[in-house]
Amino acid sequence: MATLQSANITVMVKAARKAAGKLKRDYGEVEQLQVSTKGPADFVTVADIRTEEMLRDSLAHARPEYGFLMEESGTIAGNDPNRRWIIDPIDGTTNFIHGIPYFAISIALEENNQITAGVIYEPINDQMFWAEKGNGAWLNDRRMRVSGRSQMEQSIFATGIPFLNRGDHKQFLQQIESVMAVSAGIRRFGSAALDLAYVAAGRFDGFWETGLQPWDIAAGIIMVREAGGMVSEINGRDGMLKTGSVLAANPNLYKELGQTILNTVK
Ligand code: 2AM
Ligand code: CA
Repeated sequence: MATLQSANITVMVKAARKAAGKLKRDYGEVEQLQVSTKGPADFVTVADIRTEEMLRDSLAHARPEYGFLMEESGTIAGNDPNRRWIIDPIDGTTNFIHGIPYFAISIALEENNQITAGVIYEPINDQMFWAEKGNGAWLNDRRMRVSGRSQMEQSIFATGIPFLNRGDHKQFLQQIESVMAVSAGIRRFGSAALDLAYVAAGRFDGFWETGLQPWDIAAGIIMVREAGGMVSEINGRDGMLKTGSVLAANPNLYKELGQTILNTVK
């Protein structure tokens, strides 16, 4: 069953596809750069900034009044104070640098402080995840639904490891120990945006991470909700974009996953 995309989703999908063309070529070059002594880091920074500029150009052209919140260039106020795009040009940058194809462009639309639409595009596999308030969550032209699993021991959970000793590694190790003990497995792939899209698609049964930025998760949050899943901070509150704490799962497992993680917090 296909649905008609709204005008805003069409704008977001088009912007993501256009920026992804160049990004895919950049990714091909990164794979070559792995062998150079300087490494690909500077090159990737340029690719990141250029992708963001392309997204910004497309979106500003289509919706000149809207503002922006972007990973690389920060906040730009729009003439319309109630609408802005929240953009991550490459979520999973470390994967991109290492030639691992698990990264995505993430675009969310925030209206009156609520996320109303999200697009997460995985360029290498050409997977366009999108969702809109009241209009469901979709992978390309197929409706997405969170998984129906209800047994922890049959379920797979994604997470993210606090990077570079920022964040509490000890607490995180306790969390994965607890989840490991009762689940079919844990995955750590390195893109919060894609992890959330995969929860929406029913591939992962849940996901949790802390220390995230609004652009990592804004699009993914609406995607999971529109796919029938539940999302909050790990403590159950609703301030994910402010605190960077996220717990997402299908409704059968949300509470148990949250309790399993929380019970480990001393
Ligand atoms: P990024 O690839 O856009 O940086 C994975 O755990 C998540 O954390 C990703 O969404 C990743 O987004 C983010 N991340 C990884 N390293 C980071 C850093 N040094 N600062 C902020 N966010 C980071
Ligand atoms: Ca990111």
